[in-house]
Amino acid sequence: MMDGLNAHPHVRWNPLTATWVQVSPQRTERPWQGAVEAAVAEEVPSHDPACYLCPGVRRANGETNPRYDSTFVFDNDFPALRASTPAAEYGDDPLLLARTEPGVCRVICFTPRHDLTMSRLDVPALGRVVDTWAEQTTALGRLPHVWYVQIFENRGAQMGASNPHPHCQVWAPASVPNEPAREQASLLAYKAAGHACLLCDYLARETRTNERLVAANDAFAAIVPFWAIWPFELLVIPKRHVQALDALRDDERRALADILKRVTTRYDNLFETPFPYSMGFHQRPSDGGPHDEWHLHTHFYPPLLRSATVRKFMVGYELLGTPQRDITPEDAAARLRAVREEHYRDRPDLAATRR
Ligand code: H2U
Ligand code: ZN
Repeated sequence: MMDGLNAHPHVRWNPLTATWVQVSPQRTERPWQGAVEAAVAEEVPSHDPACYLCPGVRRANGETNPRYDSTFVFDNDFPALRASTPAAEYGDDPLLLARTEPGVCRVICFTPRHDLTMSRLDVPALGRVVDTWAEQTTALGRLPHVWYVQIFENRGAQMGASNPHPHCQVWAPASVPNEPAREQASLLAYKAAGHACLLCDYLARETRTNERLVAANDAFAAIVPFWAIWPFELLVIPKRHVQALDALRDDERRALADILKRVTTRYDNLFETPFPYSMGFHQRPSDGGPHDEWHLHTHFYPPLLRSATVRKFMVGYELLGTPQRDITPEDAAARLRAVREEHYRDRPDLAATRR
């Protein structure tokens, strides 16, 4: 049905966010004279006394981190949301609407090791990170003013991470943020049209063709979505119709750790560099409803385009018109499938065969 699609500039539909993406495969050959990223320093110590996330170090607010040996969660010292914010609505003019937004912001350190990344943590350690994400989903979701638990990781300076220490953030606001709210509307509309689940059905389509599948295990599949915007974007979908991180069974949590390690290793191996990205989970709101329309998933949005030094920017037509990509999702999936799942830093002897 899709034969010949990539021979022409075309648009693809994103059924999750109900938006289009422009795909222009013929542009991949254009010369690049734009910005070039600085190389990333790879030699990082396993403990850095100047790092505010390392065990035993004093943070900016004067508190000292415990000598933790697994994950470590603390309230963000510079939170974007505060639990103490009083509820208030402003303005009866529909063109000038505002309201206060109470909430909680936390930081989760994945490990005491300053030098590791998701790709280089072992699966049991990453499993403890998954457990912590699930615990935070439950604990924050229970707070009366919290309606959504948004977990995300900014990895690498290019994506705005403030520190190489492996960590993520949790923002738990009093309303559902834009992106999951859009997805929720699409998931609900799909169900209302008489289907079971948009992502269950999408996963079934992708498993039939395998064109965009990058990795899979018993419980999860990682796919470059048909409608991807970012060059090597990934969508990690649980095979079971499950609504949230805290609803995952133990075996599924281990499987999530396994697939996250495998896809982030593929990322790092692609250009043999620590691969920057923003990643995060979309799950049901924490308003107490069953939300059977929801299907938990993980988005990876990495900016690197054709090498460690050339990245994609969202500018011009993308900001003012429609997001656009040059390399096709099918190409990106093939390139991610072609690299190893053994981290390049663990196998210097393979250097010659990796390219
Ligand atoms: P990012 O790398 O994604 O920016 O996350 C780091 C967070 O850590 C950031 O939100 C917080 C910042 O506010 N932080 C503290 O809570 N305490 C500190 O001592 C420094 C940074
Ligand atoms: Zn550190």
